[in-house]
Amino acid sequence: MKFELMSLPYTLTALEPYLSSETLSYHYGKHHAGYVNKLNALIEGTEFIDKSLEDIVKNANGAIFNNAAQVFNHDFYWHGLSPVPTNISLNLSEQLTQDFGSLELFKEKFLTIASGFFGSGWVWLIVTQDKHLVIETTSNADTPIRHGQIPLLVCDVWEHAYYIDYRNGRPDYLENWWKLINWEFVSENFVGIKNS
Ligand code: MN3
Repeated sequence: MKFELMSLPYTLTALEPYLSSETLSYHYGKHHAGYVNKLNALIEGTEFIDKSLEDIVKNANGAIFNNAAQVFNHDFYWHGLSPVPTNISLNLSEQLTQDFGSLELFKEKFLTIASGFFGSGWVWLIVTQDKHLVIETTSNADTPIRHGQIPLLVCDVWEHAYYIDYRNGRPDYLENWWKLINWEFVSENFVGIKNS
């Protein structure tokens, strides 16, 4: 199977002023596209050639895992952003309040963890096996689905996600990234989990 770079669900300028078209050109058009191209080259002639992206992420190692997981993580990241305001579902809002005290406290905790995360990686909201919501970080390409966890939301804290717009100001990136979260996507990921 040849993988294709996902289509962005908005234009390159749509996330301005919080994320510039230059950032999207590089982050989506170069970094994300690069992972897709490398993955396609690496799976040539291997057992993974006819596997789904999720199968590869769950079972491959080394460079094939790294590139497949980075494709999955970036697909998830872009789908989790929206240029227009979106609404959180009542279900998700209630669960976040139960697990973090309030939506404001959830935001505070998420951004504090993301600010303090050392190195390149990702900050996630995931659902645990006992159906609680927790914030987790993964380094480099690592991803919750590798560990049987269900992700709802992700923030990319690799420097390439923000360096053009914010230089070393990761906290400013995070505050503005928060304004772009597609709560409909996050809520859809949570549908059915509570009662499953
Ligand atoms: Mn990235």
